[in-house]
Amino acid sequence: MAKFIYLDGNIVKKEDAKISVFDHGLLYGDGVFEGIRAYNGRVFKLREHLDRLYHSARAIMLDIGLSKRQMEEAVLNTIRANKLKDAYIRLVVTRGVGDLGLDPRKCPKPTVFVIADKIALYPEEFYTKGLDLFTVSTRRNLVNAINPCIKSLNYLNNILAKIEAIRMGSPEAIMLNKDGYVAECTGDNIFILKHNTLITPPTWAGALQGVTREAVMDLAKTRMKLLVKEEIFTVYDIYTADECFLTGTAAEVIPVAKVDGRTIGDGKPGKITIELIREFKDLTRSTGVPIY
Ligand code: PXG
Repeated sequence: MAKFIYLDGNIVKKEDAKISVFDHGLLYGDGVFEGIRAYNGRVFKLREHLDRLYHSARAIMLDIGLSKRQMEEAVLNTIRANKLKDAYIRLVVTRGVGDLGLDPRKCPKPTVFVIADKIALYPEEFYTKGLDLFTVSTRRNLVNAINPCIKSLNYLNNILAKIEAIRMGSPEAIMLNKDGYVAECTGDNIFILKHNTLITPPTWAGALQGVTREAVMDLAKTRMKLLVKEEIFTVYDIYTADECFLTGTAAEVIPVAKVDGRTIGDGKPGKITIELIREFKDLTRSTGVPIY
């Protein structure tokens, strides 16, 4: 359990890490966040996560009030305070305390907190057998409503899809955009492999620019000499793909065995997927910002 939390410039005991009921992060989901991981004393892709956080904040006109350098220190100090080497880090910036109206101008100071905790890993069988997924009816947010590129505190769209998945006995859900093209999952990006080409939906189709997604695209190009494309596709393309997998900070690279009752490939984790899992693991263990 996390014992110490970074809250607005101070490291405080978990019991003392309290937020006002007038915080607009709570009242309206007005804020942004990141989920980051540390492996063996190093924070994986910390700068990439911070870049995305600051882009999300810029998109919602939220001035974080800290430089990236200061934010990096806040993250590292929180992990140090909890004496962790492997960790799941949640970094949250809300609009801050305001009145009961929507007006963000009434919130003079953002709330910033960092939680560093032990990671809850997914069951091993997800990786050895592959996931059995379904396409759900909840569509991913419109890019011109709440752009999924913004990692905002408004996760109800994803939670509604997750509820559908859970009701069908699955840990993840495939979400389509309003036009019926595959967008992403509730907390993971999606990839298919067809004729040795790796394909993932472009961010404009309703996908978060996942840090794991970027790392996997890079590994596929540079280490495995695969062709990588950001292209829209339909569920038909998943059903008929050679391989399918998801990527995310918590999941890393996770194979998909079945979608909507259709077996993907031969129903076992694919050869390329297995190789990417290994390459990605190597990357997490050999790079990152040192904590100590
Ligand atoms: N899409 C969405 C909608 C996400 O929330 C990803 C893709 C993957 O991005 P990264 O940068 O992690 O490769 C995410 C991020 C969880 C959890 O507890 C996962 C995310 C966010 C919040 C919680 O599994 N995934």
